[in-house]
Amino acid sequence: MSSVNVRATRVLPGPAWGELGPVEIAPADEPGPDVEALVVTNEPVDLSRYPSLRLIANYGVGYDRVDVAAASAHGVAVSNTPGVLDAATADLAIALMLAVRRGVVAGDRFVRSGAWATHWSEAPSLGSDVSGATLGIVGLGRIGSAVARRAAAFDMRVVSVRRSDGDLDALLRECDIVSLHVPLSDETRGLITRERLALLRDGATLVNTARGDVVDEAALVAELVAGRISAGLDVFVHEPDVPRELLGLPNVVLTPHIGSGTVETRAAMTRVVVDNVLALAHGEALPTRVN
Ligand code: 8YV
Repeated sequence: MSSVNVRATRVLPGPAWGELGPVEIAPADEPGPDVEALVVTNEPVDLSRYPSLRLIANYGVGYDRVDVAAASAHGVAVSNTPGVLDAATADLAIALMLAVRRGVVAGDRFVRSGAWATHWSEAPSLGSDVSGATLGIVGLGRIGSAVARRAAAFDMRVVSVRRSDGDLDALLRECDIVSLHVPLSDETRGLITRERLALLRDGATLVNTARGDVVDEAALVAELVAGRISAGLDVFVHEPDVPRELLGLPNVVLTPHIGSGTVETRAAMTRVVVDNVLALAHGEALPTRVN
């Protein structure tokens, strides 16, 4: 049980949550004069509504909508959930690569429609080998590295650029599949511009399990509508809204921001959130403070 006044924007899954005792649930924009620890899922926090706040504990590794500079200026700690979701997110990136390149979703639709039995000659077109393909990883942090390890087991050739160095343009020209693993920041917003998308080879696949805003989404949609490239997308600029043009396209696989979406991983993320709140309550150093 924590002795700090905790509020959350939602109930988090997994057994650790109960360790906080009763937690008030309210939207982030509702004033909380007595709230000391606020658990958010990457929602912006107006600090003027939380005069007693000491901690913003973010449920997620990415905290791009939390104004960390403002929090720091007010003496408010910010924590996130790094590490525990690397495997799940890397697994989804690989799943999207395989789904797109091997036509898994189109094949599923074909079978369910009953067309396999009656129109077998109209089966979805042949896929492309993942084995032997060149994979470009943009952002070689914890998640990008986990993708690289998995890709090696699929006999892919892996090239990568870190967030702020390396030749991104050369990577985009060279790869059959490009997977994005940078956090969203001022440095990475719109990193994959229209011009950079144009560098992708014909038939290349872009996989995004990072943040929609890392890519010029309108330009990506145009490339996908033209059918020049394919994509596996878990993240979008205006979630839960998805560009309507994508919905009918055969060269796109779409998932609803489920990179960390497993029972085990979400419970582990909750554990990290709770550990940060309990550390605050006990006057200890926060395990995953970002500021
Ligand atoms: C979400 C994420 O936080 O960790 C991140 O950065 O984007 C996800 O884990 C999660 O989907 C909860 O909504």
